[in-house]
Order: sequence, then structure tokens, then C-alpha cells
Amino acid sequence: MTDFFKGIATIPFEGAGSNNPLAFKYYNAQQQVAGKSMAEHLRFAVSFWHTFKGTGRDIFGAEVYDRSWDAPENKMTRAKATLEAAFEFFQKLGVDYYCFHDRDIAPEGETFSESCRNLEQMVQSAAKLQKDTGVNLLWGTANLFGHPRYTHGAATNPDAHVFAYAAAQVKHAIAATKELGGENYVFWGGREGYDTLLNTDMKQEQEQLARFFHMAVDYARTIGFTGQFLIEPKPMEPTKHQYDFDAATVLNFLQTYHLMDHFKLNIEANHANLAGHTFAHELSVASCVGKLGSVDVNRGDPLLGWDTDQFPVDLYETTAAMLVILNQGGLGSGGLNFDAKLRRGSTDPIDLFHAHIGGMDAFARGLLIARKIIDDKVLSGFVSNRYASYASGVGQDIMAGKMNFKTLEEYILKTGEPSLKSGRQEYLENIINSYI
Ligand code: XLS
Ligand code: NI
Ligand code: NI
Repeated sequence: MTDFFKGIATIPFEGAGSNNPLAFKYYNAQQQVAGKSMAEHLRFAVSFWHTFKGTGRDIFGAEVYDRSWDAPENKMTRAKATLEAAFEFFQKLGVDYYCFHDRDIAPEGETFSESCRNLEQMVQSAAKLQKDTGVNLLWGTANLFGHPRYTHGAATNPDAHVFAYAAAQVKHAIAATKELGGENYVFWGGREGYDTLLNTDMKQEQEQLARFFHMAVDYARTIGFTGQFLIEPKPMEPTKHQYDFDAATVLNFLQTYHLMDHFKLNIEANHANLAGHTFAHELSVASCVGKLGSVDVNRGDPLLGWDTDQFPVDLYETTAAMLVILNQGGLGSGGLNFDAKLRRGSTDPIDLFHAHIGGMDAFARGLLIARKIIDDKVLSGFVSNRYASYASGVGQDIMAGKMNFKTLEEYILKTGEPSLKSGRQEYLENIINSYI
């Protein structure tokens, strides 16, 4: 193994009593929880962009991190070193998956062809590292937002030439994902949105986006890529209004443009909050209709209105998320991807370990707590009781389509006023507290 993370060994599980900061207190990969190992339940992935390409740069200031893998002058040598550092990190942390954008692992070239050659070369290196380590690709995606050509969007660009460029780029990104055995391919809307309606034809742009997705589905079929396509909703940033605003918006888009069969959703915690929703709400909207495919785990800051992408630590949040995930029987080919970055002031490579260990422990605890809540039927018992009136009598007839407004009026004339029953929110909150 390489030695980019000097002095850091493989992170062991030591249990809740340990005070070793470089050990898991709750995440025990092999521990069985309801018939599956924790690793199988959680399917953690590390995001290449934040963890290995993050520099600490923000809108007010320059790069702050000094990373040994980022030192080589030559772009491709630097890309190779970064990839090796990444696989050293995955192994030491003990995760089974990672995620990348095409331009994270391979630098943009002078020409389109050179960019493709760079990507192909890095895919070869990644394939070898995957084989040597057993770490796999959870999902691949294309960076359709960083380069100036995408200033006005990629698929939603008013210039068809840019649409074509994006299509050509995604063709290679899907092929790269297939080559590396990626289990999913993600579309996050990047710059697919608008800043002002004064220069924007919203209907035209959404039709372009739909065309783009159909082409992706068709291309995947021609090369035999069988991974799951995912769309990642986000309401704003970088554009003022993104077309993939939230889960409900994306589901409606998929329905409108006949794409429902081909896509699921990748829900991100911080994006949910930016849309004015809780993380659990967005997970539930997707899960309700069988469309929760994967999750980007992170957290925002209630005092900051942007995508701060902090590591998850809140047990109420991880528990609520794991309740949704367990109740739908797991994430299938999806996983929990740490789309999260260090704070600018957390400057050292060791901080990357602290951050991921904390996030993994927070989700391991969420898993254990949610499992117990489900086993004890504390919520499900209450909820099914709350809807019990639909299991028999008039409620059953309503759901079976046997009633109409006229017959229900007759029912009311006979039975009169319904009785008001408490929703017991505080009582339920106290129960959740007692499990955490
Ligand atoms: C940005 C998104 C991005 C996607 C991948 O806010 O979260 O990181 O996950 O393109
Ligand atoms: Ni994000
Ligand atoms: Ni994301």
C-alpha cells in the first residue's frame, strides 16, 4: 500500500467504551443487524471530489490544504497519485464504495479527445486498484458545471452546441462507470436551472433535459450498462432555481416526460433542507412510490442558507433516515455516499478520518436505534392504530372504491359528528428520545 496517510493504520472497531479517536465506536462492519451485516445495510461510499480534490477554497479565499497527492507538477501524474491516495484511504477507513465525477479522477484536456483519453487512462488505473482492494464504484457521474462552456447549463443550455458537448461527455462518463462496474449513474442538475426568466424559455429547457435523459437511457442500453440511473434533486445553487428542485418536482418531471421507468432518486440531506424540507420528508416522498435509490449523506447549517455539505452527526436525523430506509427494505444497489467536506479550518489529512469515522458512527447508531424502534413496533403500532378506521366498515368501503359523495352523505346523516382524537406528537417524541 502507498503511504499518503502516514502513521494512520486501518481503523478498528473498538466499541462505545473506546476513547481512541481513530476507532469506530458503533460501526462494526461485520456485526449482524436483522439478518444483514452493518456494511450491507449502510453501503458507505466516499466522495472523490470533496475528500481528495477539496482544497479548502471558498468564495472569499484561496486553497488552504497541503495534500501530498496534489504535489506532482504533471496533471496525469497528479491524477494517478490522487487515485492511489484515495484507495489507501478507502482501505484504511474500511469502506466498500466510492463515487466520482469524470473530471475528479481525470483532468480536462486541451481538446475533447484528450479529455477522453485522460479519462480512459485513469479508468484503467482505477480498475486495477478496485481489483487489488475490493473497493467498488457505487456511482459515477459527469461534471457538467465546472467548465466555462457550461455557464448557461449543459442539457438546458440555449445553445445546442453545448447540449451536444454535454451529451458526448456523458457518453464517456456512462461508459467509464460501466467499465468500473458502477452500480448506479447519477445526474445532479449542475447548472440545469435559470437565474432570470427574462432570458429563459422554461418549457423548452425542460424538454431539452428530458431529451438528454432519454438519450442517456438509450445509450446505456446499447452498451449494456445495467446500473440504476438516479436523479439528485436540489432546489438552488449554483442557479437561483434548479429544475430538479425537490423529490416531488423530479417525480413529476419523470412522469411528464415518460422517464419514470428508468430513474430513481438520489436524495441529499442538505438539499432537502435548502428546499424547505426535512431530510426524512424527501426520503419518504421518494420511498412512498418506490423511487428511493440512493442517498447523499451530509448536513447543512440552520444558520447558513447554502449547501455547506458538513458531515452528518445528528442522531435524530440519522435515525429518521434509517427508519425510512429500513422500512423500504434497504437501498438495493444504492448506498450512503458522504457528499460532505471538511470545514475550511480543518486542514489536516487526519481530519478526513475524523470526519468519516464520525459520519459512519452516526449512521451505525441511527441503524441500531431505528431497528429497535421498528422491532418494538413503537411507531408502527401507533400509526396503524391511527388509521384503523380504514381497515373495516366505512373506511374499508372508501378504500375499496365502494363509496361516493352521495353514499357518504347518507352515512354522515346517520352517524353525525366524528370524535376528535389526539395525534400524541409529544408523547411520540418522548419515546424516540428514550431510544436515542
Ligand atoms: C452538489 C451535488 C453534487 C452531486 C454530484 O450539490 O450534491 O455533489 O452529488 O454531482
Ligand atoms: Ni450537494
Ligand atoms: Ni450530492
